[in-house]
Amino acid sequence: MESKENSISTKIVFLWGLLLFQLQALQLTSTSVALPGCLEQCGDVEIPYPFGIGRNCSMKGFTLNCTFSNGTYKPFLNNIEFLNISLSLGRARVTNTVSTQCYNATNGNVTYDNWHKNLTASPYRFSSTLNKFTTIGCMTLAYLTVSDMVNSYLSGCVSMCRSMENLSNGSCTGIGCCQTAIPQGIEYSRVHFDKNFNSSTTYNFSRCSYAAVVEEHAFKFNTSYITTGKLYRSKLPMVVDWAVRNKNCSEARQDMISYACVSDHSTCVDSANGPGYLCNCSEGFQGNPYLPHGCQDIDECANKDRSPCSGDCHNTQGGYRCSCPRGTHGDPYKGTCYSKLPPAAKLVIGICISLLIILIIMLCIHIILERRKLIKVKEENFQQHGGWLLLEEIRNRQGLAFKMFTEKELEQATNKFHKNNIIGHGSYGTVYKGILKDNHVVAIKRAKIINERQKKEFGKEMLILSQVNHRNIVKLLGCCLEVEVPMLVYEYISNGNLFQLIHGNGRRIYKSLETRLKIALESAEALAYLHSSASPPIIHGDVKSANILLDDHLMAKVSDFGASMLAPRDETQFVTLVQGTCGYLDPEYLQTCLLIDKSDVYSFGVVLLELLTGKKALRFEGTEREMSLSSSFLSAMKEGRFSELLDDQIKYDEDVERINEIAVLAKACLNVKGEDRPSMKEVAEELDRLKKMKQHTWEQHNHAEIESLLDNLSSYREEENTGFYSLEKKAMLSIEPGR
Ligand SMILES: *[C@@H]1O[C@H](CO)[C@@H](O)[C@H](O)[C@H]1NC(C)=O
Ligand SMILES: *[C@@H]1O[C@H](CO)[C@@H](O)[C@H](O)[C@H]1NC(C)=O
Ligand SMILES: *[C@@H]1O[C@H](CO)[C@@H](O)[C@H](O)[C@H]1NC(C)=O
Ligand SMILES: *[C@@H]1O[C@H](CO)[C@@H](O)[C@H](O)[C@H]1NC(C)=O
Ligand SMILES: *[C@@H]1O[C@H](CO)[C@@H](O)[C@H](O)[C@H]1NC(C)=O
Ligand SMILES: *[C@@H]1O[C@H](CO)[C@@H](O)[C@H](O)[C@H]1NC(C)=O
Ligand SMILES: *[C@@H]1O[C@H](CO)[C@@H](O)[C@H](O)[C@H]1NC(C)=O
Ligand SMILES: *[C@@H]1O[C@H](CO)[C@@H](O)[C@H](O)[C@H]1NC(C)=O
Ligand SMILES: *[C@@H]1O[C@H](CO)[C@@H](O)[C@H](O)[C@H]1NC(C)=O
Ligand SMILES: *[C@@H]1O[C@H](CO)[C@@H](O)[C@H](O)[C@H]1NC(C)=O
Ligand SMILES: *[C@@H]1O[C@H](CO)[C@@H](O)[C@H](O)[C@H]1NC(C)=O
Ligand SMILES: *[C@H]1O[C@@H](CO)[C@H](O)[C@@H](O)[C@@H]1NC(C)=O
Repeated sequence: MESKENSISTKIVFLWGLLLFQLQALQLTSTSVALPGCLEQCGDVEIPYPFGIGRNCSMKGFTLNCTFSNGTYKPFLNNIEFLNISLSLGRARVTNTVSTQCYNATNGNVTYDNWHKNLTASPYRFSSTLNKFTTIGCMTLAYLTVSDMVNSYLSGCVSMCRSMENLSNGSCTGIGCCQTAIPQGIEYSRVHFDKNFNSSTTYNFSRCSYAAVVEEHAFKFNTSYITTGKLYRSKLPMVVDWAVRNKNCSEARQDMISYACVSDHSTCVDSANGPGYLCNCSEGFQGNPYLPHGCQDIDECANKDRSPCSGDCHNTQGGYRCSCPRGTHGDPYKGTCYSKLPPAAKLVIGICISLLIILIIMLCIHIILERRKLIKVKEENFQQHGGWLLLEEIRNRQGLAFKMFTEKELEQATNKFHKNNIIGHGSYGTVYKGILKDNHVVAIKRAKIINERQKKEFGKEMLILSQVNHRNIVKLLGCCLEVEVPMLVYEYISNGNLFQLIHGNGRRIYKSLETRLKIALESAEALAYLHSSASPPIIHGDVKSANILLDDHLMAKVSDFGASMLAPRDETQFVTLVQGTCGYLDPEYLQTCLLIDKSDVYSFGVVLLELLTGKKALRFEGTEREMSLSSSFLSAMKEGRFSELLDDQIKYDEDVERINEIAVLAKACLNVKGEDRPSMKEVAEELDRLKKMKQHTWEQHNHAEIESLLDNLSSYREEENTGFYSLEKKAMLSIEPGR
């Protein structure tokens, strides 16, 4: 047990040590630019391999000394100080000593301080691109030579100036300062001053001249260089190109032992200045290609400048992968990652939504406009039908029980004019039963189309009708002018009409002479009222039994004196009046088309006949003469056999005298010539007189008779199944005789 445990712990220690070692190695290769154990820096200057301090730390020819000088350590090659070393570019910035020529006015002698640089057999070359041969002075001609031979001139530069005035700082253009390019590939440089140019003429302000190869961009001409001697033996920066010399890449690769580019992911580049080559890390790697494992992968994702990746960045060996974030696609390298929807689809969706919104807005506007239009139409209708006039009149005459109904009110009252609410059809239109909000039951007459004149005068007519107030006339409660064809609202008469009472659809109901007389009288009074008391006079125009309604107490209520029954006032109105019912029509009216009050008298005469005979005004059987009740009556009267026509229920009434008088009255009413007919008022008076003749006898029978009458009538209605004409029997007990 124990030994086993021991072996495990030692293994762990070993593995841990291995890990640490590897971490260290990794650290070393990843950050170090120099060989292990060598100085990476001398003073401020980084020393990357193949450069190195000491022979064992550097490649042959790249050995530097790190010397303490003037307070800091500086790398030196002999007397050349290295200011900067660039691995990738194969360059180094070094110092160069300035050569000097001075004139001694005291003894007229000229002194020279000339310097040279021998880079032969070293990895360095003067950089022809970054350096310039520069002379400074006011009477100066200096040469750059490639050997110690005086006349091996390579290049020369002249700088002149008469005074200080023409000099300017930073400008090296021949006045006090001259710069010229140097050829490529030089290994040696020496400065020569031309003996014929000396400062003997300018020594008052410029005693010395200077010349050196300097880095163009690092050198700024300063007028103080002319006037002071501070450039004497000074050191100016110069750039040298270095390379692993004397073999180009293809040659070097063949000798793997001396091949300098030892790192993985490194490439060889031929030197641009002289024979030799440089090493570079491959694309996507950085570091020192001259060291084993010196080239390290670049984490492009850590540096946004290196990887224009707008999406998710994944670093790879020597590169990186860029992908759009989940749920998007596009070109992440160009920064065009879209969400799942391509821009075109988004555009389409956007347009669709906009269109939808526009559509909704337009719909709303349309609805609003339509509503306004409807209100306008309603107002127009109202105005056209003289609504304002009517309204004003109603306001003026307080206490007038006439109401202007809105279309909506009537719609609600009739359950939107449901067909179950229809209680009658006619030539004029349809009558609906309606229940107003206050539970008031009304009859609503919805006329068919009316003509222009009627339209215009409707309000006026309504006003007149509203003032018609007679207990035997169906009361007009109000109207609705908002609609194209105005609607009239009448009081609701519950018990059917005289036509139903008399003819009863086959069933015979007993009606005493008194009852008939009462109904006739009441109807006559109503008509007389219309003809004479109303102002202007109103002609009913369609008097018939069906238009005489009966209420719970069998009281007659004349209805349906149309919307056009006002007495015509001018000729144009005559033709337009087409009204009346066959069998009741005044024969004279048919000829003249002139509706007069006597036309109503004729029609009333027919109603009287109906009451007497129990026969319909027009029958579609028998001979031609027998078809019309009036003509068969008239001929029967002529032949003295009138009693044959009488209703069975009153045929044997002992009151023959009264019956005859009624018949005479009817005959007078049916006179062919209108003028000869009695007025409605006269008819009413006559009927009143006849009724009073036997008032007392009637009173005795009254109650019992009416009760049985109503019983019969109601049972008849139930059979007809109209449902509207309910009958309250309790009310009958309080029935009062007509007058
Ligand atoms: C350089 O290395 C050689 C052999 O490896 C050794 O003999 C010599 O002392 C070293 N020189 C220096 C300066 O370290
Ligand atoms: C040392 O520094 C002084 C002033 O900083 C300077 O005058 C002198 O030339 C420097 N010497 C060298 C060898 O650089
Ligand atoms: C470094 O300094 C030593 C002693 O000062 C000298 O012998 C040697 O040549 C120098 N080497 C270089 C490369 O400057
Ligand atoms: C060397 O040159 C590089 C780039 O030109 C610069 O960033 C660096 O500061 C220089 N170093 C010194 C010591 O001049
Ligand atoms: C010029 O020459 C004289 C005599 O030889 C000498 O004393 C003097 O120092 C020289 N001047 C300069 C600036 O070198
Ligand atoms: C200086 O130059 C003049 C001509 O420019 C010449 O005559 C003279 O000899 C020169 N002096 C010296 C010392 O070279
Ligand atoms: C430069 O130095 C090399 C050896 O390092 C020598 O052979 C050559 O002659 C020198 N050139 C001159 C001009 O002094
Ligand atoms: C140099 O200075 C003189 C004297 O001031 C002047 O006449 C001349 O125009 C100047 N030359 C240039 C090129 O500026
Ligand atoms: C150049 O600069 C120096 C020092 O800043 C100044 O004294 C001199 O007047 C300047 N020269 C010109 C021509 O501006
Ligand atoms: C130099 O200056 C002196 C006096 O300051 C003057 O006498 C002499 O002529 C000047 N020489 C030149 C060449 O300008
Ligand atoms: C010229 O040199 C002086 C002294 O070194 C310096 O103070 C001045 O700033 C320089 N002028 C320019 C324009 O470089
Ligand atoms: C120049 O000056 C004269 C006298 O002052 C000397 O005699 C010469 O030797 C001197 N020449 C040189 C080159 O310095």
